[in-house]
Amino acid sequence: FLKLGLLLLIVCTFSCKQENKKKETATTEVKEASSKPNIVVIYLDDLGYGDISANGATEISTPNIDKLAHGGVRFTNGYATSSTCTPSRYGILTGVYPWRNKDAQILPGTAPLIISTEQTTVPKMLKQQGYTTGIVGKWHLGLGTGHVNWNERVSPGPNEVGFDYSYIMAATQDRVPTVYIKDGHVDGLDPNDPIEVDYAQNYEGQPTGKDNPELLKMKWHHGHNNSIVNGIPRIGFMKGGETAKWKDVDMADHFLEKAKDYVKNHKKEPFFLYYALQQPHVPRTPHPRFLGASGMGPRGDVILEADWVIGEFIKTLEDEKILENTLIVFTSDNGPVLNDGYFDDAVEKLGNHTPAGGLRGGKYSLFDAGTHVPFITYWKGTITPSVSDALVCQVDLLNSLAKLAGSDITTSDSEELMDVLLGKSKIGRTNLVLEAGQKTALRSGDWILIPPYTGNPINTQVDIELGIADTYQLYNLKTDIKQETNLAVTHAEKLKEMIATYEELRGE
Ligand code: NG6
Ligand code: CA
Repeated sequence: FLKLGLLLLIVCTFSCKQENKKKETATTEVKEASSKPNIVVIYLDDLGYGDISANGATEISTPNIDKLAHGGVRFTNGYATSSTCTPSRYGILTGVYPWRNKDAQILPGTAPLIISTEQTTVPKMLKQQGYTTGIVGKWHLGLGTGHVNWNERVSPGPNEVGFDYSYIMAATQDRVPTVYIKDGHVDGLDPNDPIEVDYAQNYEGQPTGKDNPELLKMKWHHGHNNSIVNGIPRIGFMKGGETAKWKDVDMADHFLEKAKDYVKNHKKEPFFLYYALQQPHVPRTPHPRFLGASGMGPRGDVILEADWVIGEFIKTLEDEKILENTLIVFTSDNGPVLNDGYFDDAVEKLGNHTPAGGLRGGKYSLFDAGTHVPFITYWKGTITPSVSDALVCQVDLLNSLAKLAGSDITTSDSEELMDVLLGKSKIGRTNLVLEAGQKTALRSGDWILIPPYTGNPINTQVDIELGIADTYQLYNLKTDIKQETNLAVTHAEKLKEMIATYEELRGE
């Protein structure tokens, strides 16, 4: 197998070289190569289906995201692969269901890379098709192979799994190290002030959220009581690296600048940009320009901030005259959560806003709101605006973008749905396996099957129903979007059919 692969690679590299030679002389072919569309994935963190006005929110207005929704395809049945971050990011980048990889679970900032450097990824596939590839924003897929020395080049990481350029935060905004990493190097690090990171124990003499509440600008509710950075207590302990530490309130602007620069620097080549915003994940730290803007507290404010950022980013594509040659996919890594570990008024000031848009559950949940997220495709001049009820999932980007870019690379979990993503077809997936904390459920047509699981049915800290019960749950989303009526007993035939499909897909 390996030998065959190597042979193919050699043949491929050789023929690509030949191709390039031909292109140097034939201008028409050069034009063809550069007319490949740019591809941008705008990935939000914990944004719920109902958090954007395009999906019906009335208490918050997201005009820039709405512009994408109303000018593109707005999917009403778009899914992340998981109800948490790491697994969803694994799914969207590799085209493989995250439940196949036991390491695809919320990772600490010191975790090793969970994507194999041998594995197919969206950026790798696109690179082979002549794309230049970049990531700006949240990574959270692990770095290195075990013990990371943050004072040397950190690898393997995004650059080793397909990204030519990377400007990332390692894990989450609430986890150390609270620094940006550019192509493997901590940005702005003073070599005389090395960084140390540990998730097990604190460094002598360093204050913590637990022991030094007097130093806190934001109070922790659960977890989040280790090292303090910018007055915010984090998960994990960190020492040193003062000059490299990010300023939370500037993070959105900072990533935006990097994303804009990326576009400007690569506008002449076909590029793939994976732009992974940090909002509205905790800690919610709107820039002062947005403080109080939503009347809903910081969670609402950072959604408005994200919407503004997206508007600025699109303006850049427009100014650089490449908006009509760029496919944008907008979605979120998992569903919404209010109190995710800090006291930040998300619950208190929610008012009538419904982050999940009426779906049951939320982040961490096997109920629908965990994975059923905003999903929009936009390509000015190519996509005719529409609303699509087709079932689509982020794991499908691999095969679909391969089709668009002319690659024959596929993975078996991914489905080629390019026509659906472009609004030309309304026939999406039939079946989709969804995941929450390595437990899985099946969506098949309008139906959802959740197998019996043991465990607490509610995460009381975040106040979210997890979808866990000791019997089978069967819901019909068409008639019961809130998943209130379990039809497992009354619809025995359907249940049997769903169990059979589920077991087949899970390989059980
Ligand atoms: C949880 C954190 C939560 C958030 C989540 C990851 C605690 C108590 N809770 O463990 O605050 O960081 O991990 O979110 O530590 S995700 O969107 O990146 O998956
Ligand atoms: Ca998330």
